[in-house]
Amino acid sequence: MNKVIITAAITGAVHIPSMSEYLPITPEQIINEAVAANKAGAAVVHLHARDPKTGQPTGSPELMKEIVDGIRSKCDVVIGVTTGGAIGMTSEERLAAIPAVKAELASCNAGSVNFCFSPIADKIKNPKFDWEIPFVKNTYTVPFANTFQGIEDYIRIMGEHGTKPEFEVYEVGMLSNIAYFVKKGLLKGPVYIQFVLGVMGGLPATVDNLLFLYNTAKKLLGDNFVWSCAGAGKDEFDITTAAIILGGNTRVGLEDNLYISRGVLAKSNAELVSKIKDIATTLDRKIATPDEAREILFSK
Ligand code: KMH
Ligand code: ZN
Repeated sequence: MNKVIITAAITGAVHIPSMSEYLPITPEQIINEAVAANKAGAAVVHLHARDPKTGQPTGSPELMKEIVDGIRSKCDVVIGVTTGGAIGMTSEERLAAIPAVKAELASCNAGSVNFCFSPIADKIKNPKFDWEIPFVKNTYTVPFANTFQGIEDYIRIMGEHGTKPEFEVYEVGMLSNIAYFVKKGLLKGPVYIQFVLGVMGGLPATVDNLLFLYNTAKKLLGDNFVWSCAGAGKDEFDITTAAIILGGNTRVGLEDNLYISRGVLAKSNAELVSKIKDIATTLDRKIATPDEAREILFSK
């Protein structure tokens, strides 16, 4: 079996600062979290930027460049940047960092979906910042739009800057979308897919659903794909452990889940990475270094 690529999704654009004091916000915090996650076993980091003063997700290419340059100066982790951005951002905002940082990987959301996290609003009694509650409530009415034209544009723009798409798949039909772009000749080498399960609006995080996605990807793409799995919220460790057992790669991090165990906040991304690394090691899977991840993701 291949070595396991652990991706650490450092801060994302779902959780709000009021949910956890450990959510990294400033470029310095994001850089330190990414470097520590790499030390703990992550071969890849998936990055979003946030306004350093308020923690609000932003597509600022300047902030993303500061983050990426800071990480690159300290370690050789594979860098993946978001193009999902945050719900409600324009395509311009979502794509602005691609030419600015020329990362090895960038997320490419493989279809439209309701990506809702408005129930967070009910749990926060005293929000730290004014933007937080309207931001999460907005996801009840605004879909996460990723049209065919949009996906094609994202693939093309990434290609122009030497960035490989990491397809985020929340629903099975999105695999047909990817297969369409493979057939059209727009994708080179193995297609890299991140199954993201447990989002409200997407497939629930069950082993049945993971197998369904994996088997469908095999039918549509043959052996021409590498896959990883992430789980939103409390299901993170159950579904990522299942992915490891099935021979896949895995993503954890404060973007997806704030808890190290039921009711206990994770103090860092590195803590989450160490936990999944221990699980993988117990299951006799070896952990990929950044260079081994590059070999798996880019060399076929
Ligand atoms: N922020 C979410 C709407 C990505 O990075 O591409 C989607 C997301 C996926 O975070
Ligand atoms: Zn993301």
